[in-house]
Amino acid sequence: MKPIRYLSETTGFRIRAISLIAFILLALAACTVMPPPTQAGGPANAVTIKNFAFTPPIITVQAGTLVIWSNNDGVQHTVTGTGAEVFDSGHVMPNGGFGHTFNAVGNFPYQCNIHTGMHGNVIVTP
Ligand SMILES: [Cu+2]
Repeated sequence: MKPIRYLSETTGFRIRAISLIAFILLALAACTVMPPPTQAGGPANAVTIKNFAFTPPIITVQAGTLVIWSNNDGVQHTVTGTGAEVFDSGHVMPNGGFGHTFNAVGNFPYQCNIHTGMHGNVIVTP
């Protein structure tokens, strides 16, 4: 009888030990801070100017949104509306930026006045 009792106590100890380890692992997992999901291409209101291109070339925002262009090229560019919305950054220096708030709903093309092959489009939704 004594050996059986000994085995029983050993098994009970193992189960308690495994439960404790499992509890600690779960607690650690719960405490792990997950990084927030990141959007590819940065914030939804940001346009990057790089390699003589606006990226993304088409951006869709809600009315009232400030759209921000950042010039990551080594040369100057402009952000100049060519449609109904009148906006013009003037010359944006390398590492400089420009912002414009779009309040009207519509489709607003723009270009770089220095390199007129550079085109972009801002679509503004209600
Ligand atoms: Cu340009």
